Parts: sequence; structure tokens; C-alpha cells
Amino acid sequence: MTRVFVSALLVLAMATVAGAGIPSAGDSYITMSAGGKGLTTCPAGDGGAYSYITVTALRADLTPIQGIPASSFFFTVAGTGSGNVSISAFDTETDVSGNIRFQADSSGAIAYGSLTVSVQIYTVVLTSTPGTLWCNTYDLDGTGTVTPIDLGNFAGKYGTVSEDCDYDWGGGVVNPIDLGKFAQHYGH
Ligand SMILES: [Ca+2]
Repeated sequence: MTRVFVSALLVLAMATVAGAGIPSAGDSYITMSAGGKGLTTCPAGDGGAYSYITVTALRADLTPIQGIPASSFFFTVAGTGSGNVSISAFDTETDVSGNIRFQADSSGAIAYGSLTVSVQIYTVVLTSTPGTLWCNTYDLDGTGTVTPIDLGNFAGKYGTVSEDCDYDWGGGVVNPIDLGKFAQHYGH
């Protein structure tokens, strides 16, 4: 076997691996909250709102990688209450555009605010854009129970633009829809 032949085999092998799809850390990216939704949480774990997290897997030449299974994606969530957040697969693998969707959910109350979501595909940690997961909660004072104090806090925001009480992520305005949602979680 000549050196040239071995080199050719190596080049072919590397091209095959690249063709199978090694994501580029700096070109693949996360898109958060398609549909404009964030994550609403309740101490009872039944906040119910959800947030899509879309990961787009691209090679260094920006061509999409199709067929990466959901089990090859590993998420890290950082920020207050992040331990309550779970991320599960919505799609089974990346599609023809390199896209795959996941969903964030919460097992309990977390303080409202922003959490940072990072993702690793296989062993490749994406460096381009960590995602921001916006959260709000019915337990506005963070005591672990939705009480009259929380109702008072909510009432103070009613009719205003306040994303922390805009429970349907409807553009920031706290309206009767949000009151209805708050009422469903009162006492939790
Ligand atoms: Ca409370």
C-alpha cells in the first residue's frame, strides 16, 4: 500500500465523517421560543406553558445535517431555579434543514427571569448563541405557595405591560386572560 493510497483513504474517511455530519460549533445554533412563548411555572408543577427550543445543526460549510437523533443532544440550563427545568425532545431527529425541536417544562416554581440554555451535539459544544429561556411564575414572591400576597402583586400589574404576569405570553399586557390563568393556580 503506497503512502499516496493511504493518504487518499484518510481523506476519503474524513470526507465520509464530515458528510455524515460533524456539526460546526460556531455555525450551528439555538433558536428559542418559536411562537413567542416562554416558560410559566407554578409550585404545583402545572405551569403548563411551554417553550420550543430549536437547534439547527450545520456543517462548517453551512450545509444542514439531517438525521441526528434527539438522544445526541445534551442541554445545560443555568440560572435561578434551573434545576426545575427539564428539556425533552419534540422531534426524533434533525430534518432536511438541520432543525430539531425540543420543549422546556418545569417541575416546580422558579423565579421569573432569564435562564441560559446551552447545547452540545455529540461532543461538540455550540459556541455561537446560547439561548435565553424567559420564565415567569404564579408564585410572584417565591414563597412556594400562590397566596393572597401573590394575588396582590398580580393585581398591581393588572392592565399594565408586565411580562412577569403576562401568563399567555401575549405581548406583555396583563389582561383578563392572565387573570383567568392566575385564578386556576391560586392556592397551589
Ligand atoms: Ca407566594
